[in-house]
Amino acid sequence: MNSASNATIRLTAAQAIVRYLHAQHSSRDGARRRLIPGVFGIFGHGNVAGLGQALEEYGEDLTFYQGKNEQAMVHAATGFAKATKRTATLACTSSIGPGATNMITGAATATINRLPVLLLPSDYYGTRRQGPVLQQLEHPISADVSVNDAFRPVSRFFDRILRPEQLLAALPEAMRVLTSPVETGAVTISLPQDVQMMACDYPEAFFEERDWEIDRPRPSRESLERAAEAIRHAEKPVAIVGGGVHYSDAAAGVAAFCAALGIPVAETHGGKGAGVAAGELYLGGTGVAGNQAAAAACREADVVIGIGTRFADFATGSQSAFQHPGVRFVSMNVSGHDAYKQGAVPVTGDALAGIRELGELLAGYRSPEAWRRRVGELRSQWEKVRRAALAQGPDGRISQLQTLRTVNEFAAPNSMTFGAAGSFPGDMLQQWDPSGDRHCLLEFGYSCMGWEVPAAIGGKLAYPERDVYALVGDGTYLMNSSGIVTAVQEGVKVVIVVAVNRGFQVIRKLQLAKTGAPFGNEFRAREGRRGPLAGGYREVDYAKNAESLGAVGLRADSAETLQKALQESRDVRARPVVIAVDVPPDVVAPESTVWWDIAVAEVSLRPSVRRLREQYERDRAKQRFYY
Ligand SMILES: Cc1ncc(C[n+]2csc(CCOP(=O)(O)OP(=O)(O)O)c2C)c(N)n1
Ligand SMILES: [Mg+2]
Repeated sequence: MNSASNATIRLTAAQAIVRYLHAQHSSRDGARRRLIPGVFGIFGHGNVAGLGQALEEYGEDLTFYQGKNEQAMVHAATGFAKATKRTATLACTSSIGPGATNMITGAATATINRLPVLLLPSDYYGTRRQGPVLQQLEHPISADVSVNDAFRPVSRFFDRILRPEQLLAALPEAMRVLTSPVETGAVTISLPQDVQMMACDYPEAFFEERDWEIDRPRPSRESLERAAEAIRHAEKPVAIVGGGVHYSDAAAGVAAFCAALGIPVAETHGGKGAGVAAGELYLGGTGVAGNQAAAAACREADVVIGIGTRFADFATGSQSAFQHPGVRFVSMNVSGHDAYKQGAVPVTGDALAGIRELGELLAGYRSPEAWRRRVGELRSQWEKVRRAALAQGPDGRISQLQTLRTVNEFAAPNSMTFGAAGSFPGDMLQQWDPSGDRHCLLEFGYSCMGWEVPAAIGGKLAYPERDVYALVGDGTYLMNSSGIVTAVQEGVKVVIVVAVNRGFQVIRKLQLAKTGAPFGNEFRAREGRRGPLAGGYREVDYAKNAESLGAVGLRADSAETLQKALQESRDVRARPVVIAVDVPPDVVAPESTVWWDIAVAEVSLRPSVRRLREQYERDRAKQRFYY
């Protein structure tokens, strides 16, 4: 706001929000773009005459997308944000009550993955003259609490606007948080339904174009020197790349660092999206769902260099993955919260800004040849296991791994493939080859079933010229596929590949490992009137379902039919495609060999459970803690 003019304009709060969003831009490394170019919404009495009216009158350059499920709207926005590396996102408007609370899972997904999204849920009447309004909570001891207070723990910034002029402070703060690499996540501006229509005289200058610089905070020289000192004598260093490398656009810098110093590089689910191409020292996906070469390298490493990772349990094997007796950590992260984890030598700062300088400080260092040779051996051992697993597929049927491989090989340069929950994200971490700019964008902070389809739609809205895929389980498809109708409305082509394995199979597998008995995870009919869900499979025709929503529905059950379906999808224009692939539930990816801490019942009448508990207690001894 640099205008000296005192001119004002009279607008409602909702109209002010719409006008304000038109004028906000992000800027990073000199590249400028609209920060929030569109709004997803579902109207109800809480917002139809407020934000709905404002969008109709003032929203000429703020595209309105009609959601079908409020949770999915937020997922579309975070898919958009992930694709644009947090340089842009979308806003989401909902009515009061259930519309608002439907967005809470989306907010949690955003905040936990540190993805920006602007949420505009409607709220109770600010004036309260009318008594409890439809869908109001009426908290017995706290009259000002509403269901929207449930956004607070899953938002990085929350405000409830009780007077229209409060927007003058709330909106700039919202933009600051959205564009802060450290603080970003869900930003919630709760809008009481009457306040949306209240007018005030806003300064004209408030609506002038504004750029929000996405900075690259530089780590201090001292912290880099301490990190260099910790790495300089490493005999078995390993780098672990997390989502921060994707957001910082630092893949090339990290690859150059690792190549120059001879440091093998593994990636987390978030890090997979960065697409670090590190040649012979590339270990690929690591941790509980990763590959065996990365697991062994981490187990043996004496210095672990985290770059943009949160060190969540899947990456650390619930603190069992690093077994070198003297292992030390270095953690470069824009957020101090992450940089200090694992008792690491912390380097608080942006990955791209820091990695070059760290490389310079380490000039002349190269990891011992014996370690690089060892990593080469591990890689070729793993390659044999991987190939054998890919060859599996009973009776000529295609397995889920082969499905993934076929899509991976088919995906064009610059394509984006989304995954989040079920067995696919683990398979993608372990098996997806991101080389050739085949971007694999995984949401595994919240691993929220139902993220994939709307997130892919969001990604496609951000980059209409790119090919976009979503790899989903049949469970996820059943949970949240209504966004397909929005994709049809928008003429958005995303290719949704559904692995039809007739159940929540990744959980069934975990269940068998931790309880010894299958229960309630497959899509089976009830046996008798009171028996378990252990009867025949309930078959669902996913292709037909997709067609009924307006998509192109295709089916495959072999490598050839899947290739044919993918070819066919290539010729489809401006329409979503769903390919239902029939896969056996029991042909799964090779074990990573990394343990995950899922406790077993301490007491049970079943001897099998008691044995599993004993095993669990033995395994738990592998956990180590670092301060
Ligand atoms: C919203 C949500 N509910 C529950 C879970 C727990 N969960 C993780 S994976 C999974 C099963 C997913 O089934 P499907 O999509 O068919 O994939 P599959 O396991 O068969 O590969 C469940 C229930 C979750 N991650 N997200
Ligand atoms: Mg399934």
